Amino acid sequence: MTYKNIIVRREAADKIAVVQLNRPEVLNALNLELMTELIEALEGLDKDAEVNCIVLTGNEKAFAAGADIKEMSGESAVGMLMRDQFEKWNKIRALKKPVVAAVSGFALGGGCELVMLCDIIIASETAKFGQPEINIGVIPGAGGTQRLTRAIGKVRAMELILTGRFIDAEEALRLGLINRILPVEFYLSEALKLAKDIASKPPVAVRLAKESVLKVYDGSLDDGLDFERKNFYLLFATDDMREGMTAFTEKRKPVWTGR
Ligand code: DAK
Repeated sequence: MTYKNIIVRREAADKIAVVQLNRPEVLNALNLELMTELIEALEGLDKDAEVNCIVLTGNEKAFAAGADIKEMSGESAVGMLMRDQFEKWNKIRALKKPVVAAVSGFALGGGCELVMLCDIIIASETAKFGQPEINIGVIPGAGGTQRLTRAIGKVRAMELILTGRFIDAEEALRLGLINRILPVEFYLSEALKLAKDIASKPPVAVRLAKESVLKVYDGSLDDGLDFERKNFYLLFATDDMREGMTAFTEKRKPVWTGR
């Protein structure tokens, strides 16, 4: 499948896929067509038994500088409501397989929100994050107020959302928004390495671990602990759990079957 605004590449031997946002002339601004392609590609990879982990990236200059302002600027409130463009983002949230973001350059507005929808975030030292919507008269609308606040805490999120200030990779790391920073030459290869590592783990356990971690965002702690414990018990029905524990006892490398 070829797309106009994204590039999808598989590394079959390692069971990973790379999705690259590809509108470099506008810093990967997220227009409707790109979002439609992105969600279609991600949902396809999520269902693909030959893919265990996905890497989402942009280019060195920009992960994405936000929703496409030119496309949005003529919209009315009713138009936005009826088009409900960002409702689709929930489909990214529903992905079962882990998504590693490899971020360089700008990750702003909807771009930052897209990054925060990913499960692990690797940044280059040039990465810049921010929710500058306030500067164009709106607010974050694709989860930024919720996810940024959960990631870095109320007062810090409040400052960034109310001022629109960009933060660099160092500050993002200090605030707990991202996992780590690498030189520009290495951020993508680090993300691929991490994705390959995750892809080599028992797939059912990976899926249920991701679901359990995400549950922290969806409900109360009690709900989250119940959910996690039940998923833990459920894993005792898998061959991979049996294999993993047996291999540990036998001091050998486990062989995963995904069952
Ligand atoms: N949209 C459209 N075009 C963009 C763009 C964007 N977000 N960002 C950059 N571009 C385009 C520029 O217009 C320029 O195009 P040409 O003039 O060459 O045709 C090209 O990309 C290069 O950009 P610059 O010339 O501006 O490059 P600089 O290096 O000087 O500046 C910059 C880079 C990232 C600081 C600057 O481009 C900038 O401030 N960009 C806008 C950042 C921003 O405000 N992002 C937030 C957008 S609002 C919703 C949910 C979510 C959202 C909305 C609704 N609902 C649920 C309803 C999300 C909203 C947003 O993300």
